[in-house]
Amino acid sequence: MIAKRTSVIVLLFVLIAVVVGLTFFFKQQQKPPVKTSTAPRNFVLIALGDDASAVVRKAASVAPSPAQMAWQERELIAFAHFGMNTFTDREWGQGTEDPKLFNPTDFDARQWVRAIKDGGMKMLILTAKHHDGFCLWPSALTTHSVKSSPWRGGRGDIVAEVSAACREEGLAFGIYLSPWDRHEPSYGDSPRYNEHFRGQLRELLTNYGPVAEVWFDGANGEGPNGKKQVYDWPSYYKVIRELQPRAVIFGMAPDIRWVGTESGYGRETEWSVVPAEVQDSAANAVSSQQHPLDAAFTPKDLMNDDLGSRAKIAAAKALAWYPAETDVSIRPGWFYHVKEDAQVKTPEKLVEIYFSSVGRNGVLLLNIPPDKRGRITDFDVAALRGMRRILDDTFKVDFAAGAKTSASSEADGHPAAALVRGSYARPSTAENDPQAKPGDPPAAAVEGDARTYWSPKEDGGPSWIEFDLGGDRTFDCAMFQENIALGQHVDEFKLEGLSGSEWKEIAKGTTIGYKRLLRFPEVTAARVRLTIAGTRAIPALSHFGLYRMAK
Ligand code: FUL
Repeated sequence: MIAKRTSVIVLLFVLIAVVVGLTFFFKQQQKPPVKTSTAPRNFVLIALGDDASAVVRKAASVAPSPAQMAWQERELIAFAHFGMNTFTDREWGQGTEDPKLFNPTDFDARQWVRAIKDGGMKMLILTAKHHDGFCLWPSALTTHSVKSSPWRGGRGDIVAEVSAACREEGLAFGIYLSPWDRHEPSYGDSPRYNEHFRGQLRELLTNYGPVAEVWFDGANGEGPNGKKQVYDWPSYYKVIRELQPRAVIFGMAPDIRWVGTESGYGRETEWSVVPAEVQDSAANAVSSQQHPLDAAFTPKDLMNDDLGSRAKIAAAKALAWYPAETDVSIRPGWFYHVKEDAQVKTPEKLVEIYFSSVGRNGVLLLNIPPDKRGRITDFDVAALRGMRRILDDTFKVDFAAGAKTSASSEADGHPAAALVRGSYARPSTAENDPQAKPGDPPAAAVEGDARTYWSPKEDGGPSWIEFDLGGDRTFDCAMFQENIALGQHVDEFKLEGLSGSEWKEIAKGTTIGYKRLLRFPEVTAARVRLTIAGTRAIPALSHFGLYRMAK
């Protein structure tokens, strides 16, 4: 009897344990696989007592914000310079142009967007207003706009049509709004013009759906009244943060920096973490905000060859994630000029530029200026298609996909095999959400552990990974990626191939960052080895690929 009761009690306990266990298990399963956090990790203050190695550790801890990550993963984005200059055949207008000159004969925003999409680009940034002050939307704040032009009887809106076409085709949309305005009479009367400019920003950021990037150049010329305009940048950022919290701000702003040239070529050593200028008094006050640098942003020399080396960061008061955007035009000019039809860059040149921008830890912003009809010409369309075909054909076959891997060591859960899953376009984690409405909160930050990557164990010293390609393979191109959700770490790497019994150097370099692309003379090897010879913290690589350049 007692034995029977005992076994019933035991059975009951087992049952309870199973139920509790199962509930716990299912709860765990339901947990979102991605840990989220909203604290900014793209900025760190350097303390007075931090020595050189502490500064390097801090630099390695800085990571992109969700908006910066979404921007980086787009890789290739488009610019469309279109406006009064298209009709006057100039690069910079004077502000005195007659709005009647603006009259595209066959404007077709969908044609732009399709050409850009065919080129593999993920966003289109439109010059809503260039330095001449002519607005491509019917701003309520000036008559110097499409509404005074003959186009569509003054009832047209280029910004509306381009943003709608982008949404329909799944492209992100961005705006260029020149603060320098050679037409606006209040320009030079600083408080009045700042209010005017904020008002224009409000129109553009409220009426045209999600805006993923706001592009500010620093041009600051004469006012028509001879007075000098003092731009109130922090107040502009405030409007953007409030109305489009997912947008990044380029240029005269702390989110995305100009790479420093308009040639299309980034630096061989390109750090996304660079010193940030903060005023001492401001530093502590700003450190807890979502956008720590908005109040204290100070532009500095971005053309220097070295922005983020150990020597550069050693003297910094703060460090920020401030990645490079590489802007270049498909033609010599930014605006369309018929005489440049024969000077459209060739597909091969565009591919070289892609390798030297995206392949050097940057985002390529390629300008494709529509013509007087309001269409992208066949010359440009063909060049874009040609570029895309070469890139697609090159990266279609990855000779390292499925390779047998071995490594100096593997951290728990981060095996070398994670590097060769075969796909070069990783699924985006913080992709622009075309459904997002203006005012939606920023996408949640993605913790680095949610991605697959290889990391060695924390044992110091050089680390390496070896790839057994399963037989001789011939290749002339390599791609490496760091999991930048954990920061940018690698500062020296070497790629070698085993030919016979001898390891031979194929290529070497410094930074990797989001993406590093290398081209080298053809190599045939059955095994290759990547050595991380220098790093600021434990490396975390998310992709390794070997390819053969398509012709
Ligand atoms: C510069 C402008 O002055 C050029 O006209 C062009 O728009 C280029 C992209 O930015 O600052």
